Amino acid sequence: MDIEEWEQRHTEAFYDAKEALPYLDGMFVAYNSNIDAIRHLTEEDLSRLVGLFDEAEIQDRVAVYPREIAEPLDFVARLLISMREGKAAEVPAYTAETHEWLKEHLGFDYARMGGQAGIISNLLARLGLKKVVAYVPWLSEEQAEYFADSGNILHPKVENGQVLLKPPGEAFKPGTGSKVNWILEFSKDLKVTCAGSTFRVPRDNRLIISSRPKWIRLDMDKEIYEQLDSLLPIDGAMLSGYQMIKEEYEDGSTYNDYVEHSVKVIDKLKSLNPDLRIHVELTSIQNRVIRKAILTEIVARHVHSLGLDTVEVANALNVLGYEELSYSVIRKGENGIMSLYQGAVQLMKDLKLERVHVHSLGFYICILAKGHPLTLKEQRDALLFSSVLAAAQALNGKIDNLTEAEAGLEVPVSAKGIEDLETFQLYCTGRKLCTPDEFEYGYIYGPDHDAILIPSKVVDRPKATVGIGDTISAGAFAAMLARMKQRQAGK
Ligand code: 8BR
Repeated sequence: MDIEEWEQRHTEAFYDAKEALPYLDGMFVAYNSNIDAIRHLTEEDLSRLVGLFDEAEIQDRVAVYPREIAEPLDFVARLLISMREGKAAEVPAYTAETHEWLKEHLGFDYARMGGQAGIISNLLARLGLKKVVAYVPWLSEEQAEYFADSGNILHPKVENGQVLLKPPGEAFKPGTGSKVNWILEFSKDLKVTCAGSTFRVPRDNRLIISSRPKWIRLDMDKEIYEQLDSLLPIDGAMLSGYQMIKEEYEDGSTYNDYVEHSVKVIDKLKSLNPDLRIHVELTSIQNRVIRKAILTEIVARHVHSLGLDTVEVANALNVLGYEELSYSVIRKGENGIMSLYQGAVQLMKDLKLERVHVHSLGFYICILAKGHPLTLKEQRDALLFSSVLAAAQALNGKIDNLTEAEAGLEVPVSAKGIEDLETFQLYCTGRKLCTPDEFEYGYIYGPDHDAILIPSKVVDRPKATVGIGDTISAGAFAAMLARMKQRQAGK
């Protein structure tokens, strides 16, 4: 594979997508957003925190190994455990008191938008889409401040029984609490003393206190559901956050209720605009019952497109009964990329999807059902556009607009990605799944599906990696829809 050619293709695809994006009328993005509060801890912070408690009590609590943060002592205990072990950990907090206590006794260095729908809304708005309709069922006043101030993000708001689209700052629900995840970072060698013993942190790491307020429901307000046409015109919907659905709720409702409501929203969106495309962005879902329900009941047959990373491909295959293939994807060995390809094809077939987009470090794979709406070159270029965005995001930790995203063009295509694809090419041509010529362009015309495989741009020392997966999926999906609209306009 010629790396120079792939650089050139990236550049052309980026500028083509830039021309196509204005053809989009709008995108709907729901459901999950939160605030990430980040604090880098110093030795002074630590001795101050420890000083707030009886050190013997801290030690006792460390021995208990709390699985949730119910009170501040649990927090200090889990922090000491994380620091001692140097392991990343995520511990849930079910009440807002933890957030208030941390704000008062520690504070954060900076805060940013978190959650897939929050990140995707801001990205699409900054790419200059005419209209991004965001919907977060728990939009608080504080949360609303984290949406991009670009003027093109609107959020439905019920006023006198009528649904209006307003900037998030005017659409929040008064009295709603905020979902704040605390990310507490600490560096190697930090000295920690508690109850007469001292240790040093073995490696850089972080503790995440993830906020899971009990009142959070992944659902849509009844009035908004009933007047969903007030969101139009929109060309597509990007839905995420289903992992927040719980098996059972205190009020007796179960995941089945929320799955049913979610499907109704999807069906209604499609009935309002039959050309509308729906994408679900997956993330890791610990609970297997929920993971399976999301895949087989929400995604299967209802949505067109699925975005996920390699670990999620393995997890999805696992609950769908393809255990061997799942392990082979995870092991990544010699056959890793082949298994990944086969796994993605299996997902497309089992879940009756039009498109499955898998992103990995150095290459992306997109499996397409026969009859998808663009040429393979156009589908490929949508992925190349997203690779430039991912590079810009990794390089600068943010993308403020399309002009800034051009910085991604300077990032080289991953040599490792090219190497992985060359391994795959041998496999494919050996099995006569494709000809070497076809593969040079990054497409495969299969018997029952088509596929795109591109090497992607990878930043050597990324400024941040948070949100890159969401950026890739959103960028490619938006570019694909934009090209569809551009074609309809006869261009
Ligand atoms: P998830 O967060 O969903 O796992 O997605 C992360 C994606 O970010 C990876 O699939 C990879 O494509 C991309 N990525 C990472 Br991680 N580091 C990157 C880097 N330094 N440059 C470009 N892309 C990167």
